Amino acid sequence: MKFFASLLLSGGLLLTSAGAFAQTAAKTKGPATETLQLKTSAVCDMCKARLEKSLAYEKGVQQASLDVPSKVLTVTYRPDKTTPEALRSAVQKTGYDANDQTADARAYERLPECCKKTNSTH
Ligand SMILES: [Cu+2]
Repeated sequence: MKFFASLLLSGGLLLTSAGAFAQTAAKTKGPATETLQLKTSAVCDMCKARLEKSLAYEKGVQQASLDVPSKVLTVTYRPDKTTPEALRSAVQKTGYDANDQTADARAYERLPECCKKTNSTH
């Protein structure tokens, strides 16, 4: 009988933790997010760090990650907080081209020599 009771108890605990898990999963999913991919003029890991940091400070951005070989920046964002246009402009203001849009000239000038697009990927 004691055994049976403890079996019931652990079964109850299991159910409770399963319920808590489902709740956490729903929570981390959060509000709807969208993903935007931008082709940039980044050339190296410094560019990657610079762009990812810059985007991380943008309103509504949840995650930004640059793939150096393909120069593609993938941004996960909240469409209720920002727009693809704002994100593209953030990339330009960091000194990089975003898709067919040219980098902000002043920001580009401030980039270290090795990060300018005249340099090939290294
Ligand atoms: Cu660079």
